[in-house]
Amino acid sequence: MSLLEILHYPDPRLRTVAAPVKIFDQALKQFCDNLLETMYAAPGIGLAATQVNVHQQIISVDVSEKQDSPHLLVNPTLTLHGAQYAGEEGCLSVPGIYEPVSRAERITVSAANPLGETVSFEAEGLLAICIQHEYDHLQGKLFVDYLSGLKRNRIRKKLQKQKK
Ligand code: GNR
Ligand code: NI
Repeated sequence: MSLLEILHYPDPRLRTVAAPVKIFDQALKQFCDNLLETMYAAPGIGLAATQVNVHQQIISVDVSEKQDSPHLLVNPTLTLHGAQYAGEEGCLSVPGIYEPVSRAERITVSAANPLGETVSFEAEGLLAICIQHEYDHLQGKLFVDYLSGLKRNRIRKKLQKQKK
């Protein structure tokens, strides 16, 4: 296994729209393991392939405290349910920034696992928030896009100043 480099906002590669995975082979399984390991090492509760500059529809999520409940979701589709609910979000690609974002409080997820088998489940709470956040990454979207232009510009300038 190996750790992957995480891109930081405003890197334009974070805006790439991911393509569906068509081939479920050993290379995909290997990448999924690396994505999960990179997420745990960060540490984060989710990571999208887009963030490590791989533009395929793959996300890893684990919101458990013991980091023992991983979900690896390939080609996910979401159905949103329930009310909108604002929770504080952060992002490994936008380090040090935390802002409330309004999301659906419940979702139904359909996806493939790394073996190509169909999985489908309902999620709520932090898991639902995290999967919506990761799904956005696959569309080239970041949580800062939900903030005002003024806030987003401040964040962009702050992160540009930090990097050398
Ligand atoms: O580690 C993460 N924490 C988090 C907290 C609230 C809402 C979303 C997230 S996802 C984030 C990791 C990340 O950037 N995934 O794309
Ligand atoms: Ni993120």
